[in-house]
Amino acid sequence: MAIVHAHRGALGGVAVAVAVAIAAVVAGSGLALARTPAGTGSMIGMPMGRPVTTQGMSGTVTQLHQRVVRVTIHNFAFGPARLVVSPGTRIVWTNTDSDPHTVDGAKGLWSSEALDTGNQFARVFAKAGTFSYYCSIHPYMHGTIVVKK
Ligand SMILES: [Cu+2]
Repeated sequence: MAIVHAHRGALGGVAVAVAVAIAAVVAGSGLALARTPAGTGSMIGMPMGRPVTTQGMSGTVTQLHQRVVRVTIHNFAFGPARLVVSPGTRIVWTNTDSDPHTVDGAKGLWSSEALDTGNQFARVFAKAGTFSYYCSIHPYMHGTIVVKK
């Protein structure tokens, strides 16, 4: 099943924080490109007790030994854009934009249907390797899943 309904994950909270930060920077300049933070949900869905989570300077997020790791699609970008996980991790992408997006693996490795607002796509990454993906509707949207043994 490609699309399931579930609550927003932890990365939704990160996206909100980023949106708030951007809004603060551009406030008063008339360049309020970020969507209103209030419209992106709250921190209620924040899961607790994730054993290994680090965020590097480059924006790479490492989440080893997790069953499920979430990627949020927000403001026409995958967040985190580069994610390092262990083999067997289920990655769940959630579209929080009002525009539809897809999650398609490079070289046709996999593809999703168009995800409407709040819809999800999930894939288990069983093997080690570097898997880049993109949105077929907006091909400039790129992400990478690194599966590390
Ligand atoms: Cu898109």
